[in-house]
Amino acid sequence: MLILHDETTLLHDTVELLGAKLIPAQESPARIKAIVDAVKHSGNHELRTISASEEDQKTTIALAKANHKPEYIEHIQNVFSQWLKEGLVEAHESVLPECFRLQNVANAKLRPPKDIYARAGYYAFDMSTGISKNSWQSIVASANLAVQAALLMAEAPTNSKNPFQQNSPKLKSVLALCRPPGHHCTGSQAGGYCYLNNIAITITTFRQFTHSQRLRRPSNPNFASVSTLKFAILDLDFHHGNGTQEQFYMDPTVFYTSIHGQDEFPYYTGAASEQGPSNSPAFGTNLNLPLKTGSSFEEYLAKLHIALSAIQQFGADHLLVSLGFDTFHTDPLGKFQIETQDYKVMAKTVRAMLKNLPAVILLEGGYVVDRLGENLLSFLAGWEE
Ligand code: Q9C
Ligand code: ZN
Repeated sequence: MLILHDETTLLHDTVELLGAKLIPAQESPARIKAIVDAVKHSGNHELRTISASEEDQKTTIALAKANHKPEYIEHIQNVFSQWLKEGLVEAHESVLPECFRLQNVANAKLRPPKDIYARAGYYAFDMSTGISKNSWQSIVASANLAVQAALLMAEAPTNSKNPFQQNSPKLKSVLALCRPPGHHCTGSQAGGYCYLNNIAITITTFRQFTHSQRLRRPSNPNFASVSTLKFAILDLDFHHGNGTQEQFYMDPTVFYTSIHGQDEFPYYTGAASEQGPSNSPAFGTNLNLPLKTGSSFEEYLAKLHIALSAIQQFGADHLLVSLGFDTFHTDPLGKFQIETQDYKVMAKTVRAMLKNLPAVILLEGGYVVDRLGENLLSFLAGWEE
């Protein structure tokens, strides 16, 4: 497997409120270090360490604006330095919200508050999403990994400035070691360790790329097919990807399916009844498969078969996988009974049922740091590429 990594993703280092305690965030730089070490030691995979150029960063931010409000992006980018300048935070500390956005207030205009503390709560929905001095750099590097993964898969033209794209044969799958993850944040609120939706940015990249290809090369033989690209998102993180669901809920060209802990974080979404807007072409393009606390891998596999059959029926051009290892039996934030060898079966099952579907796999959660490496290697062994 081709694995994309960027060391800048290691800079983001923050705190979270868990229960009554303010603790170092469980979504830590050590997670990626552990995975990179394991991949290097295995010798079985091509680890490609990249670094986003200034132009890449600009492109990534422009692409992110298709999925997030510009004022939200600007907030995430600038809030730490604003708090630092005002003496509200020290260089080693993090911005954390203390008062959240009110919902459904009769006759009240929903607008960013003037108060600098309150603004942090306007653009977040929980306290697991702190912003440290270098968070923004990691957030952009993480999203850029998703962008680069899409560009690689979209088979860029040989005159591309991107050296990885030159004369490369069409890839079948790529894994991006995104950090921070992306599937929980909404268009204007960070949450669940997520700031930019990396999956949504991947899809925007595919669409933009094929669109600009079409403009540049109207004789492109794929003209007809590229103009109607369909995407399937398989969310394997323990938690429901509320942000991803929301981004594509109205979109009939994107199928979202998720297997996740029932009644778990993010608590308000993930029910099987969320199937897409009724009486619209997008109805039926959202499939939630919640599983009870303590579910076994057999129960998980049954849901996975349902998810994969639905993807087969939908008939996507590209598969996007939100890959989380918080389904592991000892994960502090997960409650399934899944073990290391099960990830191999999980990946094998996906591949067996979606044979030739090109895939972009993005890392989401997984918090048992010293088992992350072997769990990922097990998954990749099952994926066989
Ligand atoms: N009482 C991801 O796995 N805190 N995010 C949960 C439980 C947030 C998980 C609190 C968990 C976020 C990407
Ligand atoms: Zn998760």
